[in-house]
Amino acid sequence: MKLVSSLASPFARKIRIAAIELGLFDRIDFVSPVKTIPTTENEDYARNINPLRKIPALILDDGTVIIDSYVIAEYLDELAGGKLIPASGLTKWRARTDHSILQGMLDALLLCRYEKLLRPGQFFWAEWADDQFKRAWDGLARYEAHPDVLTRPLDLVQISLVCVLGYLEFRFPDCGWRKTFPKLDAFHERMMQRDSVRTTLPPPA
Ligand SMILES: N[C@@H](CCC(=O)N[C@@H](CS)C(=O)NCC(=O)O)C(=O)O
Repeated sequence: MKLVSSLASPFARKIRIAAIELGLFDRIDFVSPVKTIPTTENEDYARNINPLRKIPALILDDGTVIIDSYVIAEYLDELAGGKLIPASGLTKWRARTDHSILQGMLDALLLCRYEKLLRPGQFFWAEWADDQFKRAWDGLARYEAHPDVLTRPLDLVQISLVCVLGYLEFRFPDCGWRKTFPKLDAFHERMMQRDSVRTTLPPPA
């Protein structure tokens, strides 16, 4: 199978970490990045892989395309016998909810970055960008206040959280999250002891 991704994408990093932890990394061919940037046309990718023009996308050997990092992670987890996502019951729905929040935090950070990076300066809407950033920040406060999520055995929620923190380090290095959220800082340091987390850090900005 092939993963269309980029080294800078926090969503793709989640899949790379999960694949390593699940022992599936060698079964995946990591395909060189396609340009998926808002306002940049990419007809081939839109027509053949994802009309939303987002990465990552997993392409199975029979051509089946699996879209969205959560769905890809769920597919890989099932392939490996279900190690990172609880199979049923309330723990499953709590994990899915946490994952939706973390996914939304990454979406908000990306929107914030696109606003700063791509929108022509005269149209820049500071309140909107700040509001997106605040959503992610309030999400961090939620996990700082729920240390049970940070200390349980490794799961996809923790992998997603470390990808949010890594993205903050990468794109918002001066935001001060480590000082404001010391439990998350300690969690990040613990997670960095894993090869899967250390070896998938984004390249220097
Ligand atoms: N919900 C998607 C989000 C993926 C996503 O936003 N990827 C970014 C790269 S990090 C992207 O492709 N952005 C291009 C765009 O929005 O046009 C997932 O979890 O896979």
